[in-house]
Amino acid sequence: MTPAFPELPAGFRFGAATAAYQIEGAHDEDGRGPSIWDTYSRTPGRTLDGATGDTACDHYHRYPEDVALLRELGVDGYRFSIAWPRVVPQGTGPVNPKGLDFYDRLIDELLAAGIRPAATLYHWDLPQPLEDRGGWRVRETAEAFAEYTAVVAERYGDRVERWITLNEPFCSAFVGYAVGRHAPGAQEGRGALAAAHHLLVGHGLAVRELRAAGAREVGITLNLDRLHAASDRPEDLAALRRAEVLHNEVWTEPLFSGRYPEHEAETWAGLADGPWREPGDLAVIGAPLDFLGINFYRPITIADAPHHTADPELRTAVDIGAAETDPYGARHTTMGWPVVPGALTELLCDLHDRYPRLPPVWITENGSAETDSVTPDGRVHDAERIDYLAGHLAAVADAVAAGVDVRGYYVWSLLDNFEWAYGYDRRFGLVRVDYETQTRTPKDSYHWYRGLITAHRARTEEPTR
Ligand code: IFM
Repeated sequence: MTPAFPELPAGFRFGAATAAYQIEGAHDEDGRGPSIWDTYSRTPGRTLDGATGDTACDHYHRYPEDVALLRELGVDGYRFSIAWPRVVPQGTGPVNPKGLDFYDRLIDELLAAGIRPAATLYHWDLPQPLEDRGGWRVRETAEAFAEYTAVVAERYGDRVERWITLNEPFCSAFVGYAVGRHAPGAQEGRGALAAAHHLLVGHGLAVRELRAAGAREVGITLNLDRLHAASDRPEDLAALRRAEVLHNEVWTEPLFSGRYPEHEAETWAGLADGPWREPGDLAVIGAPLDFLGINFYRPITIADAPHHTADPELRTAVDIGAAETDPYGARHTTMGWPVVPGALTELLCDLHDRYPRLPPVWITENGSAETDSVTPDGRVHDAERIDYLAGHLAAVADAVAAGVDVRGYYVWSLLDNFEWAYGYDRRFGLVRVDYETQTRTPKDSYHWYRGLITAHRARTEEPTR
């Protein structure tokens, strides 16, 4: 049975999200420079089946069709990311006019379709020349990020409604520099901590540029996690504490409390206080924001694993993901993630209680990868995805009812796309993409989401006389 539409308040906004490297393709067209994901995905063994984003969904050429799908879906907003290497191919220095022109065309197409653009400035595609000079381990990258931000803020500031500086800096820093499962594929405890700090500084400097350019709404997107200990054994509780610092507080404390997290020392054996921190950084990082974007998919259970303790730096790395067990008894998506919508309500309520300075929240990503297939009637009957979305939207409604100021929700994702290390194997889209032909097929979840948006408007908008 199709789940009922969750009821969100009047003015609540619905959207869909994507990211540049995952959909654009055209990796070497019109002056785009290489990114760390081009390098990483071409390195044997890094991605499933050696997949790369070279072509992806060919959105660079097919964006009018994709915007038409968004218009038909009826969304208020679209969250996309700007590829830094398309705009500033070397990461710093000369700007590529053809790269800038592409996002001009995209933004104008969105506005003509009545869709409000939300632009993410960094969704993991660091220009390779910057990585060659140290990447996020060094402060120069944060400064280069501010320089690139100034260029795009000046160019699109009149039309972009919402700016997101960074997407999931936890993944950029820890999955990229400590675990090595994302580009640039490093495994360095110290490098990851420096990266986390420079990402935050880069965010703060970018906020400054956006404000100077008169940007409308400015925020950041974090993948905050609802974490539980696997048991009440002291070892598991200590592992949970480490994970809470690493997943959440590294970001939320400097952003919303103006300080570094407590208990860092026990997490990183003193490394957190590294030479990368400079006086004045906290003030830069903690500049007020108009919103916090949250990407949420599943809760995580943390257990201690004895081998984590071998190296205090790498213990940080190994704690991520490796120590998960699943006590929820929930259905799992094809990512292996348990479906527990109530964890989103808990996360939102906890943040609201904890941070008096918390700005309004947007759910900037939420969705599920499922084993979709096209049936003989030419449709994709993705009932599991509909269930997932209905459950999580109801969880957002519960948080709103409990007093959390959540303004909107973007489904991840509009299209099936390049799912990083999983290549094209995992499908998150409301629209199926046949990668051979680039045919787009709206799934049942697309039609369900459209129905939800229509019903929401009918229920909350004043009738016109
Ligand atoms: O595809 C990713 C996205 O790029 C960032 N957030 C999580 C999604 C699903 O794994």
